[in-house]
Amino acid sequence: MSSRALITGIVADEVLDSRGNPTVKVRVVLDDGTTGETIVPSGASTGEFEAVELRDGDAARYCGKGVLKAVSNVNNEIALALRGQDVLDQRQIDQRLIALDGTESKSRLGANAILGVSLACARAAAQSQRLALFQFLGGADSHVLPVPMFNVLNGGKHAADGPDVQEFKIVPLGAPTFREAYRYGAETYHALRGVLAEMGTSTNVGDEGGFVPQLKSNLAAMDALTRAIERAGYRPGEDIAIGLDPAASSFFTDGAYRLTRDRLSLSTQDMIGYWKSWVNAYPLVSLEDPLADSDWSGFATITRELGARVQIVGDDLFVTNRKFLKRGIEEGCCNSILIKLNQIGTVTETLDTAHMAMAAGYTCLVSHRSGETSDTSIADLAVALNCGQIKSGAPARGERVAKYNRLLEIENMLGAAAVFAGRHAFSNLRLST
Ligand code: 2PG
Ligand code: MG
Repeated sequence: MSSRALITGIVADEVLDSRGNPTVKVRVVLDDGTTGETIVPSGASTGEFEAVELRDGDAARYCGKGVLKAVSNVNNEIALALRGQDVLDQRQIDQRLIALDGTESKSRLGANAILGVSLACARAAAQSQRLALFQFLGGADSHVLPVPMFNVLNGGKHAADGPDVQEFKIVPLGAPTFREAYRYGAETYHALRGVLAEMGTSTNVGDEGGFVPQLKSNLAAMDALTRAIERAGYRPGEDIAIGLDPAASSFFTDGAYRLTRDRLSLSTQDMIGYWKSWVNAYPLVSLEDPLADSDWSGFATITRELGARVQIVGDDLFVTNRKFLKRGIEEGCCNSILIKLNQIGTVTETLDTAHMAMAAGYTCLVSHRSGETSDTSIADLAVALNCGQIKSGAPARGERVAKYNRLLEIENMLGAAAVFAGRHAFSNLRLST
């Protein structure tokens, strides 16, 4: 095996994601004959300061959502700039991409073009070294299998007519292995279908594979979830806890949190009180974006008031960007961060943000996007970081289970060295059970 592997070609294409929208696929070819391929995901409830996805805006194609410009940027400018570069030096590759783009938001070449190349390079590098992606990214110590957070009820921007809360997740933190956690999750998902059917509501699914019930209130969803956990034979809180992503920016308008299902219009303080009552009543371990991404002081307050009992995760607030995370650490906002590769746009910046968070005592939750593909890179990323948490939607639908199935593979590969994060993933909390 050579200690260098040079890029000989980079080719991109326009393909579709799980929502039927165009996205960028990239293939990197090396001088030793190996290749690396990836497909970039795409969000719907995006943070204001995410790296910019370049879309063509040509209404005649894909409702303006085509990505031919991003594809052409990869095939021409980027391919030319990276030809002959050593793919084993990921940091150097990513720095070149950032410099070539020249904007803070990656809007010139497009974060979809840049991430596609960055990640395809990582995959090619791993391949050329005969390593799994998690081993290439994380080194010899990568061995922790994350607790999966299965999004079994979809609402907000991922499901028309659903609850206001975007994601209700079951968190099988009491399972002994990842494989068992997966089984707990799938069994509870099926039990939930039965519970919802008995309640007379729809069991159609949303963007991330979770059911989309038409319930009278957001709280009714929590009750359905608890019943499903019990019906599947598990103990709420001990075997399976609950996580939420309200994605509150999506229902914050004109200075108020407007919960349509509950017919409520709340101030920041009242919104915090609302979540507090849920934390008191249910085994909640994770609460992501409970407030709008402009509400920094509200985030500091909720972290102070609830952060010892439930992890407060910054997604839209931090957008996987060290600049915003640094502010959060200084101001006491959140004790956990969501990690999404395409929010920041390169592999090394993603790793840097996660490492900065963990050094500050924050937990990291590696995440998919609501628009996904069969690409499984985030499964490897979670193991590479040893961070102990991942969310990839429901334990159903191809693009969601692809990541969980990859984790089964990794668990098998690691054999006796594999450790399931379990409750340790939440060791910064005072869990009541
Ligand atoms: C989120 C994500 C993923 P989207 O808000 O956490 O679930 O949604 O990809 O639409 O931003
Ligand atoms: Mg989110």
